[in-house]
Amino acid sequence: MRDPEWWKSAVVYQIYPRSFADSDGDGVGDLRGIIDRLDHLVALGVDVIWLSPIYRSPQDDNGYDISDYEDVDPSFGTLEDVDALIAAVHERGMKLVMDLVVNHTSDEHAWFEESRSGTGSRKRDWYWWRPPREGHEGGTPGAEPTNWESFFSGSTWEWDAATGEYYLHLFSRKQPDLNWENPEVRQAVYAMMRWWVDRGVDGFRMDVINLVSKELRPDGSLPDGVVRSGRFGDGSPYYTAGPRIHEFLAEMHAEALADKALLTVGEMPGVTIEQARAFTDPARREVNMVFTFEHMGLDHGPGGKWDQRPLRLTDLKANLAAWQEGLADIGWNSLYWNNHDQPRIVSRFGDDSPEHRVTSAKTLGTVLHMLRGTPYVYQGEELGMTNVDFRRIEEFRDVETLNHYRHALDDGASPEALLAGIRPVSRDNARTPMQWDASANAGFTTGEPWIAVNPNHTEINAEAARADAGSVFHHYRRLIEVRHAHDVVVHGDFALLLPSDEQVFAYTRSLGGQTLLVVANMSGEPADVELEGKADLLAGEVLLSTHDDGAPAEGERVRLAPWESRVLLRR
Ligand code: TEU
Repeated sequence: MRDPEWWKSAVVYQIYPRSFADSDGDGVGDLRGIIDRLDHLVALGVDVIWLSPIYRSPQDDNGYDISDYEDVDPSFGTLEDVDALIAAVHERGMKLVMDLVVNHTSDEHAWFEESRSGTGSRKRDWYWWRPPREGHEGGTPGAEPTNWESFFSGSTWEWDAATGEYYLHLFSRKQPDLNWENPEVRQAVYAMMRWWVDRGVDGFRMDVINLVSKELRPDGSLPDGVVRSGRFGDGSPYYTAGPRIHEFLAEMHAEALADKALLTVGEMPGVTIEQARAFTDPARREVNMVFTFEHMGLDHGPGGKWDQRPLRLTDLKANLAAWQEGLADIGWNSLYWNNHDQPRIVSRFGDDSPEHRVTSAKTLGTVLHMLRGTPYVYQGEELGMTNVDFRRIEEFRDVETLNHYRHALDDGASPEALLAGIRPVSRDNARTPMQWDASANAGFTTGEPWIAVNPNHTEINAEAARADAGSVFHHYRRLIEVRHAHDVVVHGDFALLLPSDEQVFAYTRSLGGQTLLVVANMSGEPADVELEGKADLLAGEVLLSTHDDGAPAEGERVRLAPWESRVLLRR
């Protein structure tokens, strides 16, 4: 029986199948393409692959809208291809984690088609159907059962004239929410999870799993949210970590996960440290870790994600330290800078200019991977891939981005201003094809890619990075080696240094008699660092650094070059 906590010393690599590798020239990545490129992951040294959804789907939200959980979308391949991938991953000593998207299905899923077939349908209560607001005519503005705003702009309710009721969708209208109050729904989900576990998968990344329990009034209605601006209210207090969320997650664990030593990570918008302690407490048997969004909101202005503001390093350090300390005695952290929903970190928190792209990408990797928790590497992060500079709205593909653009335009915003807000933060920045080499379409496809390749692939690509010992790729490979070689990186106690310094990020990890020091200059200017009482740590063994020619430390002081970082060990 494998160690039930194997994932504490593991590093996970996220693959976004549409954009990873296309084996049949249709311009969309697929499973055979992933199999062809597994040796890239072996060379990087990762332990686990998290596969974003490959299930049958109309692809309204690129697979996060599933129409059949037990089948593969033809654009990605077949069930046989999945079995071949699982075998190929296991043969290479890695594990495979699937994406579990069960807060909602596609509106083309058989369950929903039956549910919308009539108010008397046996599956009507598998989703959230409600009549129009009293005194309002269905389908007219204001008639929605609640005033909640969708994550993807507009109302969370879609009018169904055929049955005279609205259905709830927190995301796109083609993603109706499942009603987890109904035990039949939950049992159907658990059966599907067991089906995949029996097929050999090693765990689940659970999509917006803290949204499945909604807060109902005694009469079964759902409350309006507070209106801060515009037409809609904030419904999040009524569906985020709802009243039965722990009951549901414990039941899911008992029914589908218990005693199988699987990796489970819950994606949880709005989750707090206090809640995460409960969700990841091993004694409660719910999930191993959660994805928090707090650090991903530190550069959001009053206007939200589309209103990007400069990041303050002290805010970032304070937040990461709070999560390190908050889950030090119970639970476990996940660690990530990137995923398929976030812009590229080197362009966001680093510096993607030719002068600093490589060093800042390395240093961002260093400060994240030496923290306590399980690191996640998003495809292309190990190459230092950057945001893309799409000029026209027609170049974007993401439903969240396009909905925002359309709705804001309707509300009177100018296209130029909208595009200026969209470019640095759109999810499409993470979804341009993986850059394998400098050839046409970056070696991603021989066909027409579903989304444009970043033109900087001629310089930034896996072939060039693998051949260059000083590349971001080899730095990430060494970060993973250091984690695999040193228990202090996995289990060491965390302590933040220099909390109020806006230029330097420094902290220690301690285990037994060993102390690891991480010291990083997070700016494009040289930094003079003074670490009182830490001369012995500054003189420690260099496990990893970005600059072979770094200035020697002088007692408690050291000068770091722009974006320079060092990992030092005192045994
Ligand atoms: O994302 C949930 C989520 O919170 C994101 O929508 C996030 O708010 C937004 O992208 C930030 O810009 C998950 C999946 O990761 C995402 O890809 C899906 O679109 C979404 O759920 C619905 O399944």
